[in-house]
Amino acid sequence: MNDLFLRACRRQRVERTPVWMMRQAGRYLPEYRAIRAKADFMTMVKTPELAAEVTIQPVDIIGVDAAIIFSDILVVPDAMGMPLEMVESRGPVFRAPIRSRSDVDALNVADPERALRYVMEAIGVTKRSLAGRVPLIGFAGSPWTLATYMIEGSGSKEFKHVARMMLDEPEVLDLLLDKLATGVRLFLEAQIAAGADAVQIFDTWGGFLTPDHYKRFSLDYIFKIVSNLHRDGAPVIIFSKGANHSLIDIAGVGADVVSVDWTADLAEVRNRIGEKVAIQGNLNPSYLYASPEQIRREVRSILRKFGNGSGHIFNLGHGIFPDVPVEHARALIRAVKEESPAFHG
Ligand code: 1CP
Repeated sequence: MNDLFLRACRRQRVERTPVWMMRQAGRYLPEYRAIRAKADFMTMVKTPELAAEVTIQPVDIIGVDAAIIFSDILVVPDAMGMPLEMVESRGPVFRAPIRSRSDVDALNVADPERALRYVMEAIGVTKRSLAGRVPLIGFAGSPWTLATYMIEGSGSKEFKHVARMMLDEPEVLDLLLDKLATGVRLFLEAQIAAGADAVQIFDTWGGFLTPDHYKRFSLDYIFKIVSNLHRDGAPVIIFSKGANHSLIDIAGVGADVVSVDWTADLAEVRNRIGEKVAIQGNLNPSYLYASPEQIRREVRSILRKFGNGSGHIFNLGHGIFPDVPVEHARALIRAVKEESPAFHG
């Protein structure tokens, strides 16, 4: 029973620093590609046995200290009435994006126990196969990050439609964010009830916003989720990429862990919020293209930055890229396992 990850989330004593990687179940693993060659993405997500299999792959193959359920943040809008298509080489697409108040009104707040039953079933199957080897993380997108995809209709660089709505019709955006906050909270609660040992909120696009708009349109809705969440003891992790300008506010919403990207200095982050929350991060995912020797140096440097004692979960500052050599991912995990006991004397 490896509960290092959960103990670190709670800032309890650990013998070494736990480590997992965002997007760890994915294309950099040949074993993932073998399954993906036979089934499309949504079929994998909606088939509990397949989802469980790829969820556990990084535990078996590279030795991470936590599993994260194989799914996607965009299953929530799908369940609210916007069919999600994963288009090869383009990514997620919604054919009928949200552009007006009537579009928002037409969305249902999904009943996750019904509309997202397949996620809870995948969690059940995964928990049974893991049999306590490592904890399982459930997750959801933040309302803001989900809204960017729902309004743009796909991934975006310019955020043209969402910027227009935010500034010209903020009341419409607020209605959407409010519906999403309720749906996301219910979904996280359902995942915890199904066996998720911790949950992470992915706010990938929080860093698009100015600090003021970040608080107003992203963090306030994350607060709404976290402050009302029946978490049954499960730690809550917030990852707002590019929002290091608001660390103190993020640490104040009531989550247990704040996940930071590589632009933050972990010593500084610990100084500012380490008394309040555990800290997750923060290797630049591009550094995994370098040699295992250099990866180990970077691991040491991050461990030194955080310093002695508990409250650190080693992770990347964002998801692993699909063409990183598996040997390098393994080198990262090995380096954290070998170098970190010195920091927990
Ligand atoms: O073809 C394929 O195999 C699909 C690629 C893929 C995968 C493997 C997508 C499409 N989603 C996923 C799985 C996924 N997505 C997980 C699985 C668990 C794990 O981490 O191992 C998780 C946690 C996510 C979360 C997710 N999806 C985020 C937040 C995290 C992040 O990386 O920022 C976001 C923004 C998405 C949207 C999404 N889904 C898929 C793609 C390619 C994208 C990004 C689209 C874009 O903005 O261009």
